[in-house]
Formats: sequence, structure tokens, C-alpha cells
Amino acid sequence: MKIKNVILHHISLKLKEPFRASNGIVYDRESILVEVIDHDGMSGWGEVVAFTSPWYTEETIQTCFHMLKDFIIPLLLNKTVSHPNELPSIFQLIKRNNMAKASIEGAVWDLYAKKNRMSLSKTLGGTRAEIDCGVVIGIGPLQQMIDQIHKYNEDGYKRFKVKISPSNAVKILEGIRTIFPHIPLMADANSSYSLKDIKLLKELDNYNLLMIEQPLASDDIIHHAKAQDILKTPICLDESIVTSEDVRHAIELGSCKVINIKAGRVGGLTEAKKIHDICMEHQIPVWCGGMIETGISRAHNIALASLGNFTIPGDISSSSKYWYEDVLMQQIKVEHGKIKVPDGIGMGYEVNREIIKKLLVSISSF
Ligand code: OSB
Ligand code: MG
Repeated sequence: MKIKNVILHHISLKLKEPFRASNGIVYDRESILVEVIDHDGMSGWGEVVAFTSPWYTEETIQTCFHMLKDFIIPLLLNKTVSHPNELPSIFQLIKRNNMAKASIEGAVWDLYAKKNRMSLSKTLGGTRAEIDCGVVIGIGPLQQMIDQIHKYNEDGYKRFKVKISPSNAVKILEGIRTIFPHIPLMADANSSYSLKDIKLLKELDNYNLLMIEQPLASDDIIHHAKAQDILKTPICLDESIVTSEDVRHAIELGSCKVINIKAGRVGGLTEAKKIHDICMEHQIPVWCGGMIETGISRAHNIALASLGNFTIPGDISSSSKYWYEDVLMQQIKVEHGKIKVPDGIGMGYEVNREIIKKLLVSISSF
């Protein structure tokens, strides 16, 4: 493939309700949809999953735009790429900025799969025909969180994740376990604890959680290893894992028993697959994380989660959980807690250009 043109569609999508984590709230969701066009005029799609402020990682929509425009796109224009797994080495001279890199790398994977008339899932080496889905409940009044779990339970979701922080965790988990003693439940602290809070963390062992996600600082896998020694509950790392090297270190130190893989956070699907393979080798189960994304990343997530070691339901919900109308011709639907992995070419969902036009903040063509 020769990359002829890259179009950045910067959009703003209305969230049905604001989403609250320990350290940030997302109101409307801005996103940059990345369209990569080759010399045959065929398009592949990816998405910048950074937020407008750097609460989850250091990147933002604006830093990604800058990196794409001034550094990443110039490296790709008019370049012949024979496989998307060449992109990480093309990007090697640009440090970090993983979400910026992943957005265009994902688009090239979609394009490559389309050109080979294969699904993205098969192209990545996926083996599942359907994936199991979990859902995330943001921090809110306890009764509201319980009502949401009731509803999602009826919808068939197979795993429930609640956002927590040290000041509300026990109240939330106690309240939920009183009503739902047996549901598959986990908690995501988004780095809101420190090792000094180990007593508070130890209390969470009482709630039969599948895992606790990212309790401590993102750059502290040493303290995560100390915490994992003390806690019965498995630790899952999210923010701490931005490369496959981080995974090797975390496994060697014993910092976690589970890993959440997000292609955006680790710089793309090539690295995500590498992490998947390392974890499989070390019997560390993985699941696919979410970023309150549009259907484009959701479709990529479905393909990624079809790989063999994604044995835990991911944060992959229906389009309708967050959006009135997604950017795809066909909305993504969870049925009986599962999504069928599409077998159409590329990501398997067609982009809805009319909707994208309606949501546009700005458009830039390179
Ligand atoms: O920590 O996994 C996280 C959303 C935004 C940023 C970080 C995270 C999350 C979620 C929600 O937990 C995932 C989703 O439903 O898309
Ligand atoms: Mg998380």
C-alpha cells in the first residue's frame, strides 16, 4: 500500500450522561477520526482515543493533532507500507505519544485487512466468532450505580466494573454486594490509592472482586508488586502498561495477575498483539479496555478481543451505552452479553460519513 492522503476528522459527540472516574469527568467526547487513503482510493479508519485534558494519560486531543500533523503523518505520506506491523519502527524516532501513533496505525491495519479482503479479526490472528462483554459504571450516587447494574444485568452483560476511589470504595462495594452477592464484579481505582493506603485496599479483599484495576500510581510497578503480595484480590494493570517491556517488568516483579490491553495506550494494535502474546506465554489473562470511544475504536476492540488470550470479558459495550447515534452505518450491539465478531472485510462496520459531517469540529487533509 502506498499512503496517499490522511484526513483528520475532529468531531465532538454528545455523551448521554457525564462519566466520572476517581480523577476525571468526561462530558462531551471529542475525538479525531483518522482516515488513511491509499493510491487506489481505498480508506482505512482509526481513532485518537485521548481526552481533551490529560487526566488519564499525558496525551490530549490537541497533542495528538500536533504529533500527527507535524511528525507522524509526514513520516507516512507517499510511503509504501507492506504490512501495518512495520509502523512501530517507522515511528521509532518519535518518543511515546502512543495514542497519536495508535490512531493512524489502527487505520493502516483496517486498510491492510480491506485490501486483503479479510476481516481485521482474522488479519490480527483472532480465533473467536463472538466475544464476551462487560460494562463500566462510573462513580455516582450509590442508588444510581445499583440501578445501572440492574439494567446492565438484564441486558446480559457478563462482568461489571465500578469506578472507585479511597473515599467511596467500601460504601460502593458494600452497597452493591448486599444486593448482588454473586455478580462478576471488579473495581477500577485509576491510581487513586498509594501504598500507605494498604489497609484500605486490604478491606477490598472482602468483596470477592474478580480483580482491582490500577490501584496505585501508573509509574509504580514496584509498589504494585508489594501490594499484590499482600492482597488476595488479583491486581490488573491498566495505566502502568504502555509497552510490551512494561509487561515483562510487571510479570517479573509480580506486580499484577491480569492485564488490561488498550491499543491506544500501548501505541497500536501491533504492540497490543505483542502484549497479548507475552501474557499468553506467562499465563496472564488479558481483557480489552475501553476509552468511551466511537464505533470505530469499538470495532477495532472487537477484532482485538477475538484473540485467544482475551479470556475475560472486556469493557466493550453497545454503542447505545454512551451515544445517541454512533459514527457507523450499523450500531454496535451487545446481545445476551456477547458481540458477534464481524466477518466482513476490515473492521467489518461501515463508517457513516453523514453523521461524521454533522459532528465535525474541524477537518484537515494532508
Ligand atoms: O480506566 O479503564 C479506564 C474510560 C476512560 C478512561 C479510562 C478508563 C475508562 C473506563 C471506561 O473504565 C471504559 C469504557 O466503557 O469505554
Ligand atoms: Mg482502567
